Amino acid sequence: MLRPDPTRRMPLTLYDNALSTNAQKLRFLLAEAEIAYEAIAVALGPLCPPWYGERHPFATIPLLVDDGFALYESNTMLRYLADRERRTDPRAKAAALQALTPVLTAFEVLLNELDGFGIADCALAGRFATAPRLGVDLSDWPLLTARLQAAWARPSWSASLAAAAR
Ligand SMILES: N[C@@H](CCC(=O)N[C@@H](CS)C(=O)NCC(=O)O)C(=O)O
Repeated sequence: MLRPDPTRRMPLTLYDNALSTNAQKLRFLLAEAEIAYEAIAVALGPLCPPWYGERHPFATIPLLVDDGFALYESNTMLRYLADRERRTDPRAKAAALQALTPVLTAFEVLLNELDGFGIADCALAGRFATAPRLGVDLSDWPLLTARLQAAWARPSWSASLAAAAR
């Protein structure tokens, strides 16, 4: 289980956009683990301001900055935060990392390897966040569907949606 560290000094900064499913992965983990952070809203794509391109080499959302240390890729951010919050069991970590790569047929096997809630759930729930609204049929993947439903039912998921920077 992920736990906040009350001794931590500097808040994290998440460069965020309410429409970004990749940022939603991070908002979910941050809410779940009750990690304090500052959110800065950045417009997506062509509306992205020039100053953001100076901070992020690809100017995509999200960007996570921890005390001057910047990360540019959302799944790497999830891994980093899990390590930072001291989730160190090597088998649980390896199983979670395998399930970060979205190949649907493989998910049904990989999801069997996961134990409790963790960064793979944040990645999946965020990545598939728009699927219900878009009518995407995931019924061929019952374990994935169940995992998503469980993630989206968590209070931290609702909190993370409400926390989206605008
Ligand atoms: N692999 C990157 C992809 C980031 C990405 O493409 N983010 C989208 C929003 S979800 C974005 O910034 N799109 C605007 C653009 O590509 O200009 C990650 O997972 O962080």
